[in-house]
Amino acid sequence: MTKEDFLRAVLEGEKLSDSPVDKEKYEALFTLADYNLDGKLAFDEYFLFEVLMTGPDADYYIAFTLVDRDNDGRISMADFTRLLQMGALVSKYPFNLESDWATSFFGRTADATLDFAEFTQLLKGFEGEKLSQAFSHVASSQNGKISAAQFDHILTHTMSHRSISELPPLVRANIKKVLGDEISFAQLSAWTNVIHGLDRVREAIILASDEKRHPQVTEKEFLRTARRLPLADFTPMESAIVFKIFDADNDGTISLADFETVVPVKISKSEKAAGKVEAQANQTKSKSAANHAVDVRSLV
Ligand SMILES: [Ca+2]
Ligand SMILES: [Ca+2]
Repeated sequence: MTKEDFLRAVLEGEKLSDSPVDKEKYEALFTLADYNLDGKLAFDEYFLFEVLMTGPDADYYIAFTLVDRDNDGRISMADFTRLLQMGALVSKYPFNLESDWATSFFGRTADATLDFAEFTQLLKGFEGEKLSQAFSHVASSQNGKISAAQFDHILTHTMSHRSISELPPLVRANIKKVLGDEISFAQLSAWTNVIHGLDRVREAIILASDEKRHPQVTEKEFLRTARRLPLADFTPMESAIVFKIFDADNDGTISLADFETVVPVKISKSEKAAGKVEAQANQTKSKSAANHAVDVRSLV
């Protein structure tokens, strides 16, 4: 199978857009599949590729291959710099490669390189670092705060497509209502922690309401329960943001129904017909696992 055959197979009839970015992405996919680098894909290579693609870390492998352009199996500062030049971020918010975060990966002299496992850790924190740098960039010229519109703009240009598409529309629409129009870094980080921990928010509401034997829980009850969840780390500020997001009638209590009004549980029609509440819960769980995966589209 040649590269062209491969592209045709991967695209399954979809048109390969003329943008160089798309071609680059699929060529990287081919390089990933072409283990012996002879420019052709043998069946065993394709089989391995399929196994790789269906594995839980497929996105990370693709990302690694895309970024490791010199193909030496390690990510250097030069490779990483190139990744930044591929993203839309570069034109909107400058990314400081000498930040403590970048330095902690590549060293003070920027000559350290990362293997695959280390690179996945870098990607995991990348979105947060982009967000934090963009905040500082905007806030530094205006008294350490940003407006709700600026916050939304930063989110759009630093979060991956996947994160953006999974952000419940009501959460995004209510940023100004929830955080006001002078957003501090503390609020930004509390808000993003809440968004990343929506499953834990749901869990805490269910648990608190079970213990209370009442569907409506107060902020104190929520925070007390949320802090008892293993490895959950809700702060009072985060708890307050949870209530600003979900307590639509402003009576000081929230319920699972309030939560699901903002974060609808996605279930298929057949499941709905069968009333599979269990399936619903599992789906939410697996979705949360998917949240941690890297969106390759955000890298190219
Ligand atoms: Ca490299
Ligand atoms: Ca309420």
